[in-house]
Amino acid sequence: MALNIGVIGTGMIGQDHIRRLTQVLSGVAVVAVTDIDLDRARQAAPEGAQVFDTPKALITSDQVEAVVICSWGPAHEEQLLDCIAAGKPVFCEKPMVTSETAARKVIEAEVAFGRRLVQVGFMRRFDADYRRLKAVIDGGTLGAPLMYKSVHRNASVPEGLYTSDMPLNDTLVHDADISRWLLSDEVKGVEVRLPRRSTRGKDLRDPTMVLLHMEDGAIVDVEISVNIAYGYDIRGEVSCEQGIAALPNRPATVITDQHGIRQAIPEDWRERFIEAYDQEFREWIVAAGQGTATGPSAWDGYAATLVADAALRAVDSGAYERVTMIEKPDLYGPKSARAA
Ligand code: NAD
Ligand code: ISE
Repeated sequence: MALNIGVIGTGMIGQDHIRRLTQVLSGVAVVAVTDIDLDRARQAAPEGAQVFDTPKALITSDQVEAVVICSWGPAHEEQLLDCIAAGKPVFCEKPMVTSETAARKVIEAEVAFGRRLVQVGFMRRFDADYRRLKAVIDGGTLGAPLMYKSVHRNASVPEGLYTSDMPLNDTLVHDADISRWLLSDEVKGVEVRLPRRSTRGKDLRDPTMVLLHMEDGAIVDVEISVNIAYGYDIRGEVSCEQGIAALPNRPATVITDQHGIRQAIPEDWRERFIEAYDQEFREWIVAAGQGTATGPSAWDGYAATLVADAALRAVDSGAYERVTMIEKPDLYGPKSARAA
C-alpha cells in the first residue's frame, strides 16, 4: 500500500520533490498539492492529485497521510503546527522556521504530541560523501577534530526574492547543521565578517564569512557566496589532531576543447545533491509509513535557527554573539550532542 502524500508549495524544490516522489521512489503517491499560486499548483499536480485551496485543507484531508512542506521559510511555522495538530508525519524543507520563538512552538507541540512527526530537510546528512567524512571523524583515527572549513557557493539566487538576511537564515542553516552533525557538538557562539561586496548581487550583502565556535572549542569557518557565477560548489575539510579529512571533488565528465581540459561543476543544489534528496525521502517514507519521523529533527531545526539568529545579531553588533539553547527534551535523544 502506497503512503498518500500532500505537497505544500510547488515552486522549484516542490516540483523536484514531486518528480522524485512520483518517478523515482516507490511506496508513495502524491495525492494532493497546494500553493498560494493555485495555477502553479495545478500545473505541478501529478495526474489524479487533488489541488487544495489552502494548506490547512490539504493537511486535514482524510486522503492525506503525510505532508511535504516546500513553501517559503516564514510559512513553515503555521503549516508544521497544523500537521502536528493533525498527528501527521511531515517532511519540512529547511529552514524549519525563521525565528527562535517559532522553533520553540514546534518543539513544544511535538513534545506534547509525544512522538516525533517532523523531519527537517537537511539533505547533506544523507549524502554519501558527507556520510563517509563523518565515519572518518567518528572512527577517531585522526584524533579530535579541531577546525572545519565549510564552503557554500551558489552560482546565483533569485533577484528580489533572496534578500540580505537569507545568506544567514536560509543558506547558513545547512552549514550550521552539518557542522553540528559532523563534529557531534553544539554551537556556542557566532561571529560574522563582511568582506568587500560582490557587485553581481546589486544591493545583496554577499559574500559572508561566519565563524561558528563549538562547545568543545573547535572552530568552523564558513564561506557563503551566493552569486559566484561559476556554479554550485560545496566543499568541506576537517582538520584533526593527526591529519585532515575532506569531501572529494565529485567525479564529473572531463571536457577537452579549445578552452583546455576541465570538469563540469553542478549548476545548482538539484544536481549536486540529487542522490542525497532521494535517500532522505527513502528514509522519510519508511518512518512516515510507521506514523513517525527519523533523521534531522525539530531539535536540529531549532539549533540551526538559533545559529542563524545569532549570526544576524552579529552582523549588527560586529561582536561575538552567544547561542543559548533550552534543555533538550527527551524526545530528541541524549542531552549531550556527543552521545546523540
Ligand atoms: P520557490 O519560491 O521556488 O517555491 C516556493 C513555493 O511556495 C512558491 O510556489 C510559493 O508560491 C509557495 N508558497 C509560499 N508561501 C506559501 C504558503 N503560505 N502556502 C502555500 N504555498 C506557499 O522556492 P524554493 O526554492 O522551492 O524553496 C522552497 C523552500 O525549500 C524554502 O524553504 C527553501 O529554503 C527550501 N529549499 C531547500 C533546498 C535544499 O537544498 N534543501 C533547496 C532549495 C530550496
Ligand atoms: C537553497 O534554499 C538551498 O537550500 C540550497 O541547498 C542552498 O545551497 C541555497 O543557498 C539555498 O538558497
